[in-house]
Amino acid sequence: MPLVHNKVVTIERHIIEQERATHGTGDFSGILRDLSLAFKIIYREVTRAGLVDILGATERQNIQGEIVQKLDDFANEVIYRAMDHGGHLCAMASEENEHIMAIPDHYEKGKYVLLFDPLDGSSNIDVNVTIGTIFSVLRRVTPENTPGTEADFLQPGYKQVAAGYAIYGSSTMLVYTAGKGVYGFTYDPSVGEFLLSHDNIRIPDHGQIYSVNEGNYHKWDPRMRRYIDWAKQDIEGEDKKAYSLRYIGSMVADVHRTLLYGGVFLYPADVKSHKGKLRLLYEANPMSFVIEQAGGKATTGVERVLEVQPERLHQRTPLIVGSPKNVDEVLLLLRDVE
Ligand code: P6P
Repeated sequence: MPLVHNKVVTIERHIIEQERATHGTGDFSGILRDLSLAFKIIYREVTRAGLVDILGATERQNIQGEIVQKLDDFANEVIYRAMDHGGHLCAMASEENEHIMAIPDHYEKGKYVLLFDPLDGSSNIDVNVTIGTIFSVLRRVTPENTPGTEADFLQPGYKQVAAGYAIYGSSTMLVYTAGKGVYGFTYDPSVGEFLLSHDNIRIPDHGQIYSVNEGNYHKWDPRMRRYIDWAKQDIEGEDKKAYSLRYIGSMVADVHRTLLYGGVFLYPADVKSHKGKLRLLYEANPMSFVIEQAGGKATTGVERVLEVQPERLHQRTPLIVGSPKNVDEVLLLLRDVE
């Protein structure tokens, strides 16, 4: 996939061009513009986290029972404040909040809802490992001009109108899809803009990398263990080389590498976490939408992730996502019971 060098295209201009091409209402460009402002503010804090008293944890636990990092809290607040007054949303939902977040009464209620994981991988913050923000946009299903309800969020992933992530790494990028391909923008702090750097990203058809926390190996279903054993083997007769294991422990980083280099990222269910660890609505669904739009596949191991009918805001799902041929290799071994 060619990097873009000759044009200087900001994300705002890109979205407007996309909206024109799809006769969009301009709502989505407003949402992404406001989101990109939030990402710039989070970027600033993430890059100087070691210098100000924003490292470390709060005394609070979130709905997941995880200790809330100070930067988690900050990112959560920044996104809510950036998005609550634009008139595009009727409610929001965050990994950090047990219930949906209402739009203040004095602001107009819009046609969409926003779901987000404000700082995914936040346990890595204090050791300077890449982290990210994940977002998903759905069109509301409840009557217009009323406050959003949980029903607006409990929609299968194929209903998403847009999704993507910000990744705060060696450079900061914003990667999104609105259902017409996947586009990557690299943040240039000297001009304060996200500039188009990865035009129409396509995932490689196959890759040599598998990405999973092998520390859970003995808790997996035997068929998942069989896939992992197979992935690590050189098999002469099948012209198969051993795959490499790459695991950062930050979903945005692991999936972003999978998107660009190919391969497969897995967070399977296990005997302790029967539905796996990752959350369906604001982790698996948005990342699956991006990967599918780039030509990849995303499955729970049983069904297409984007077809799962959600029942609860914070429900979890097993996730196998990546290059189509790599995901098919996993599914073959999961289904092939000897
Ligand atoms: P484990 C981070 O906490 C996260 O939610 C994802 O970003 C990441 O993929 C996963 O958990 C890592 O979990 O159990 O391997 O540490």
